[in-house]
Amino acid sequence: PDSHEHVPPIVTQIIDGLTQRKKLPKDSNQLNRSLPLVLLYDDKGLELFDRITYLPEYYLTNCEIEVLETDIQDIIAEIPEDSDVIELGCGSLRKTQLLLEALDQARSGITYYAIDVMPLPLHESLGALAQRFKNISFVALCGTYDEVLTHFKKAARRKTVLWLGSSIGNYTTSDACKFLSNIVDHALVPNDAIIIGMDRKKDPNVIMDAYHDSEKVTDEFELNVLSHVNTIIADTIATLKGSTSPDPNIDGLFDVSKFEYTGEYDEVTGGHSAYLRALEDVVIKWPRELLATIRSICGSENDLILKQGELIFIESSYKFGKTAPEMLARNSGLTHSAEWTDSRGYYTLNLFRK
Ligand code: AVJ
Repeated sequence: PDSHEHVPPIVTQIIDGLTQRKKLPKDSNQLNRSLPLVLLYDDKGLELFDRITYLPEYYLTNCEIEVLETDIQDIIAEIPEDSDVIELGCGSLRKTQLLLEALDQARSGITYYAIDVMPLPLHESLGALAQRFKNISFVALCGTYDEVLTHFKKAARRKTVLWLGSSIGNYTTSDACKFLSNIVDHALVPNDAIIIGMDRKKDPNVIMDAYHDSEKVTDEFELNVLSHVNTIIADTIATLKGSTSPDPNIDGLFDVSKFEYTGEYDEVTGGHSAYLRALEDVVIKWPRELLATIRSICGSENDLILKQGELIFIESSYKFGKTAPEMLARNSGLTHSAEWTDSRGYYTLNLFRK
């Protein structure tokens, strides 16, 4: 039987990323294996990322909080009564609280939509907020941005989309423009707003420290992708075998101890790239249950061999020049109408309108 028809898309993406070498990061000349970015955010990954946001070196969150605290009245002045506030990738909702607090006092009829790929943390944090802010209605939407945004297509209320934390930095400029154009075309009407957090280009040492913290929480965060792969593979095999619980004898694909985290910053593109590096030659034998899938993806079922020193690309975090917001607006059907920044000029919140 064609058992690979029951293999979930994420498994196909994992196999594809590991077996094909692509131009990654997209603006480089290197060809690298890769793993899907979403694998960073399982329960463990969300917990580790939350710890990163409290690290002294990870200035992004502190800067964003400073901007929200300083300019909150100017920011909420842009959000009308009886409108929808839609946050993409809300995570732990720590920063959003500052905005919600001000809106709760100054506006009526606000509905706040929290969109995230992870269902559990979303509901936990949202329940507590709904208790605190009585003038705001809360809705949790779980799914990828694309899945969830279709939900808003024909809604009649005014909208403000929030895309905070410099998550836009995970996209190349052209992918970010495609993503934004899609929102502009399908979810917004003229004058609706998008507020985007964008990290600025700055002293490379400051950026390197942010992604190479002394407690090595970032290392743990990036390496957790391999544990997540192991869990997904074990679950998939259990399902293919018709069992409900994963077989404890299957340890997945990766021995995590054979990899280390490494990253580099390119001052020209403003991209920090995160990779996992093989500490020794690593041979991965594909699980028998997945061989049909492997064959259909790469035409062979040979062992996967990673040479000592070989890199697996995980994510880019782009930093932006002063003219980037204008350029982004021009290519996404938006106008750039305000910019707020922290005292050091490290980080900006940008208001765009359709
Ligand atoms: C959540 C994408 C904004 O790129 O700074 C933090 C993720 N990676 N440390 C970032 C991340 C390593 C973060 N974003």
